[in-house]
Amino acid sequence: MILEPGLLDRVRGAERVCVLTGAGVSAESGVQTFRGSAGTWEGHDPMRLASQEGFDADPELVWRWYRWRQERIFAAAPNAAHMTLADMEAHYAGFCLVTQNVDGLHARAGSRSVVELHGSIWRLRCPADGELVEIDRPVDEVPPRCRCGATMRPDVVWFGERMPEVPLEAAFRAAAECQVMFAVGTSAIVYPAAALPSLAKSSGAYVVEVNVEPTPISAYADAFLCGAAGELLPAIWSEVVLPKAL
Ligand code: BJW
Repeated sequence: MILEPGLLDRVRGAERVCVLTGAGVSAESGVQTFRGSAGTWEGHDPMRLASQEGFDADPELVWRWYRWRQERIFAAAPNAAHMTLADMEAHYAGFCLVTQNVDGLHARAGSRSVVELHGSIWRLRCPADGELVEIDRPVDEVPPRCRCGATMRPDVVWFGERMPEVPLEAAFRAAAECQVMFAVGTSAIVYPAAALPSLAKSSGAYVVEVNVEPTPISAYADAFLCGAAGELLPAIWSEVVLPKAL
């Protein structure tokens, strides 16, 4: 693997690292991405599946999609990219892993502190009384009901919805303060998450993108590493830590 000059020094020398992940980091675990020809939205209107309006119009359709995803994720295991990011956490004094993913695979790989910007597919929320219910397997009933009788929704962030304040602030702070920012497996078109790498760049960070294809980040990234996250992240990380182990 040929790396940009300076990349290893920047990654080795950093004290504060921020990582933004998207659906591509879970692709090698068999969890579908959203966009592109192999994406879960191919042939579907995202607003019917991932907005409050879509849910109000047809909660059963939305829940069938979420249960299908829960089943895929339940059967999946973290891949080498998730594992490498969990290893990286222990290495840095300041490490912030921000994910747009709702699948929980970072935690299952051993990452202890994960900022989940778009919520979790493993939590349900009652729109009537606000009750939150954690689950560890796909829902039995579609649509699931709260004890109060109302239809529960997945506790995720849909289009047009505000991100929860605490994770959003943590993500923006980490992006503004990091010395190296990794953007891994995201198409970088959904805001506000897509603004994090450019914020890091404008605050002086070295930006490394890992993706199988270029995205809007590629235009300003200091290093664009084209390939699968599950192959590239372990390869870079072994280069970073190897000299220290010798
Ligand atoms: C690999 C790989 C491998 C594959 N290795 N790589 C500013 C400008 C323009 C628009 C807006 C703006 N601000 C807000 C908006 C509107 C909207 C938005 O951004 N729209 C854009 C689409 C234009 N944003 C919102 O509505 C957000 N809310 C908001 O801003 O509220 C403001 C507000 C304020 C006050 C009051 C009220 C509101 C909310 C966005 C919520 C997004 N939700 C979803 C679904 C819900 C969760 C779920 O069920 O999972 O989140 S949409 C979907 O997209 C999901 C993802 O997290 C998100 C990002 O997708 P991601 O992860 O990048 O996946 P893909 O599929 O797009 O890309 C995969 C990538 O992986 C590709 O690049 C592949 O090449 C790559 N890849 N294999 C490495 N092996």
